[in-house]
Amino acid sequence: MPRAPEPKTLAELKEIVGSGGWLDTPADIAPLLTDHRRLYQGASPLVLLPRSASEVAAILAICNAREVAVVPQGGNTSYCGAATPDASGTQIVLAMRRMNRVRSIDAANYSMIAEAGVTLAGVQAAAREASRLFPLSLGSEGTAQIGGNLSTNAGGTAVLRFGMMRDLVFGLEVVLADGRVIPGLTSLRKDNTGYDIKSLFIGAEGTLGIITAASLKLFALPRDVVTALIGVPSVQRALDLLVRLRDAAGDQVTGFEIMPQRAVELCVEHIEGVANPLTQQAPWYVLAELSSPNAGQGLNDLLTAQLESAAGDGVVIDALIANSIAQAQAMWKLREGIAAAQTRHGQSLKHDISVPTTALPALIERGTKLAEKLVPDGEVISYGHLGDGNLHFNVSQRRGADAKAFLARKAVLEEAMFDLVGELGGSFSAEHGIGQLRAPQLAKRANAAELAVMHSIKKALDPNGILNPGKVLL
Ligand code: 2HG
Ligand code: ZN
Repeated sequence: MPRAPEPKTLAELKEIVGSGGWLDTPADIAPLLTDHRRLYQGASPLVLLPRSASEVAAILAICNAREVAVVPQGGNTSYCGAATPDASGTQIVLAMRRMNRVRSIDAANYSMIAEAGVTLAGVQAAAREASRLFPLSLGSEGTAQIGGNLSTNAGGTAVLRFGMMRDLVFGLEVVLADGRVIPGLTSLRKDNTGYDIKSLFIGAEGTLGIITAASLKLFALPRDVVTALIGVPSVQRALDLLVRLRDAAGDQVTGFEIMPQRAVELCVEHIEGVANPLTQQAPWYVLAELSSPNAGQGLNDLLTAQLESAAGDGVVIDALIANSIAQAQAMWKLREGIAAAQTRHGQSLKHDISVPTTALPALIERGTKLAEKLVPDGEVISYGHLGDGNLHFNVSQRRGADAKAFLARKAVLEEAMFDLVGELGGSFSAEHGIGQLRAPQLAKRANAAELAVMHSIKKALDPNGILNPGKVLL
């Protein structure tokens, strides 16, 4: 059980990082003590800003010996309170933002070594400068850091083609709870030397070790890209369209997002400069992207032909293919602005869930019925990464509804939704992680044998329980 740090410990920790390497005034540390969604308010006596793996190692060696809890934090964009300390005021925050160097890029090997505190946008830009693509892409990429993306196994809009963060890693540099360092920054596509240790730390949300740097996989830059906004009559038709496009273009289908009419309306209402460019209204909209590193792939013609034949078969109501990069960006803004639009609109109850794509129509239909029954003051805004079977099944507070009464329905809706997801063979946590928000659900719903293995791993790697306590495992 971690304890409150003594003044002597705080002084020693400050000494490790030196001047400019720590914060402790209430004003300075306030932004790090609450989460992006403002669900949690934490407290902390000290924020440390290490600059190297050896500083992190020295910090953890002391904290482990004195049984002081450490909460790692990247860009602080977690949807599950994964990076927020608890309210006890005893946990040290380890903010990774000064570990922000891209250490090296090997373009010929399609690899890059980046420190944990580089933003995702920074990693993407460094890859682009070397004529390479780092494909992970998500709304908060300007703020979110690669260490946090790794620790939460982030997803986003390119998973359909390139996989989640876990699939984009060759190796990791990790500091263990007792201060030992695993210097695993290999850039090998083939490496079968024993257990795959690095995988343990991906998605572990800093509960097993602190990721300080990563060797990342790069890809060829896309040279032919086509983006379209497509109105469809139903979720089933959107899935039919996805199958048609994949049959015709294979792996060149690199994005396939879905949003209901109401999400589009909210985004147009709340986000400046966003408009719906389609002339005909549709109950659902798909944002599809096809891309290829081969410039002469003719993707525009391919997509045009597919959309025409799909329209002829009643699969598509209306569609617009972007005729400029600016128009494609505007389409992405319409999709990526939904989360912010929902926040501006009022409170929302969020469910980041996944099912096999074929079960999506049933999930939406049955989930909507549940929400209408259990949260009469809410309206369902379910959107997300259709190609991955990942829905953000969110329920927004209706205008004028009482926020407190609306939020009081959270637990009952969650239970019903997660039961439904289980019945459909899905997951109650698709891409946002567990953090503190979903830790009780993991304890309740994980398979008993799997949960026991998770606890054994935690005990082996962090026997004193100092690493991000209260997150993932209870
Ligand atoms: C997205 O896909 C993000 O836009 C946020 O994952 C989802 O706000 C949400 O629920
Ligand atoms: Zn998402």
